[in-house]
Amino acid sequence: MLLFNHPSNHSKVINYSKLTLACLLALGTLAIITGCDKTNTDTTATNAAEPSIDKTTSKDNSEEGELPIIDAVLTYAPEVPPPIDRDYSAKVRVKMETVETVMRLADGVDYEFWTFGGQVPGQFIRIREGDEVEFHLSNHPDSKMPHNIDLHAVTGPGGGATSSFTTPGHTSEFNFKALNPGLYVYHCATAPVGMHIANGMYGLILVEPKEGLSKVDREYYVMQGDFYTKGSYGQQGLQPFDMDKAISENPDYVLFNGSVGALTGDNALKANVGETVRLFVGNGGPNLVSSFHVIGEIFDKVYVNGGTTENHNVQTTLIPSGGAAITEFKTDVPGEYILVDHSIFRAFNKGALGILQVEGKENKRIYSGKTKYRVYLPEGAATQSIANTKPAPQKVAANKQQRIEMGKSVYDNNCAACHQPTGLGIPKAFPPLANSDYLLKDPNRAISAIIHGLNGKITVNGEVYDSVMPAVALDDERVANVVTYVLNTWGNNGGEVTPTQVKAARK
Ligand code: HEC
Ligand SMILES: [Cu+2]
Repeated sequence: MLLFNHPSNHSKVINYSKLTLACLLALGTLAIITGCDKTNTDTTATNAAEPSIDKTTSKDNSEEGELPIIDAVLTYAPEVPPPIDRDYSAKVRVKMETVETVMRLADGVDYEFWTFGGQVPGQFIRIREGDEVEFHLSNHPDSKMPHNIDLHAVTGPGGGATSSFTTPGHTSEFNFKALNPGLYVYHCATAPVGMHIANGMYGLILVEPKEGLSKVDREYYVMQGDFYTKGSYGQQGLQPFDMDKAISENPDYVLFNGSVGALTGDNALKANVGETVRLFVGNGGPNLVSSFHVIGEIFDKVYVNGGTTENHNVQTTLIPSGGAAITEFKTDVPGEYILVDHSIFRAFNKGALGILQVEGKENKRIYSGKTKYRVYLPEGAATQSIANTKPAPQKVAANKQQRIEMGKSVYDNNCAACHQPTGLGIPKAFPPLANSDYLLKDPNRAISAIIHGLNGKITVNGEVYDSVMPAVALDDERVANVVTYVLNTWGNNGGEVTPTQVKAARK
């Protein structure tokens, strides 16, 4: 695109009159908005002569009769406004504010986000097919940039971008009619467009079909975006935007709802067994296409690309940059279901990870959990024909030294893939077990991590991890052995864990 040389101009022109600035920036966006003249007219009209917009409005209405006026309910992710229970069209007033604000990107990492409504993603808008929307876009007086909005639900040039172009401390108004039902992305389209989107300026607008959507128990709003920072993932402090990484499409963060952990730990989505869940999932980009997947669930229904086509029984659905999908499923068994971009390094190394916590009764016929665990000997038949004996009873460690030795193979087979054979882990992904202050403070934590799994924020040697360790299915003896091995390896300070201790921890 031809727009990327503009950010350097911004700081220089910022002191000129608002109108000159508007015009200069509009020129930069010629590819998106139609021209400078029109922008000027719009801006002036909004500032000085608001009634002229009312006139247009009443003219529209005289064609189709007066519509009742309703103020839109806007919600922040992951909440979704309530379903529409009207069976008639309305004039829906939407008031949004663009705000530039420093917020948490990850623990210890701040970022200056540009937002609709002060958060990323922007507020969810829910209207009905056939509604007329009166859109008010205000740009907070403290903003440094002008902003606008391009709603993909709009039929009309720029999706509203030209008409909504707004300098700091101003409000624009424009109207549109929602002709097509579907789930649509909205975003800022002010030059440099990529930078406004990369900084968080996107959200979703749902145009419910006239007949409405089917009733479900839970609805959630999830939106993916990619972020580009000067420092690499997790580097502390206030991180500036990195244009080079953005152009080469090499993000440091790929996130659901604007920050690492926005949907994990206390922020996890919730549902009960037997409920139907609908996820409105958008992708703001600016660059990446999402392979959206929920680990352990199958989407019973997907409205492909947020449109009318229903697909059924889907594992992973593509969500293009600037696109959306509606996914629906019924929860059948309790547990943690992990939302990921299945371009999987993004999930485990760049933050694109969320959790849906489902509570309720087990159903062992749908999902049993591990029912058996036994030694597998591919050459077993041959062995038997020679020895012709029953498999030897499982060896039990007779003393601490044996426990350590036996624990090593348990470790190599069950832990090393993540925590590494060296016990040093992988920075930002898997915490170290060597000299881990977290573990050494209380070895029971290791027992618990193995038998119950571990997720949420923990700090290990000053580094924060906010990831997921799945429970490892091992019997009491093996858990005792592996923890004892860990405690006595890599310079750790010793100790022994017994199967009795493990058994007690299972309760
Ligand atoms: C699939 C990858 C994976 C496997 C396999 C795994 N872990 Fe973990 N483990 C993690 C992650 C990720 C965390 C951090 C969880 C969090 O952020 O809350 C963790 C945390 C821990 C912790 C607490 C943090 C620390 O560094 O002290 C211990 C102890 C631990 N694991 C031990 C084990 C042992 C022992 C095994 C093998 C029986 C094992 N893990 C297998 C991924 C794994
Ligand atoms: Cu903007």
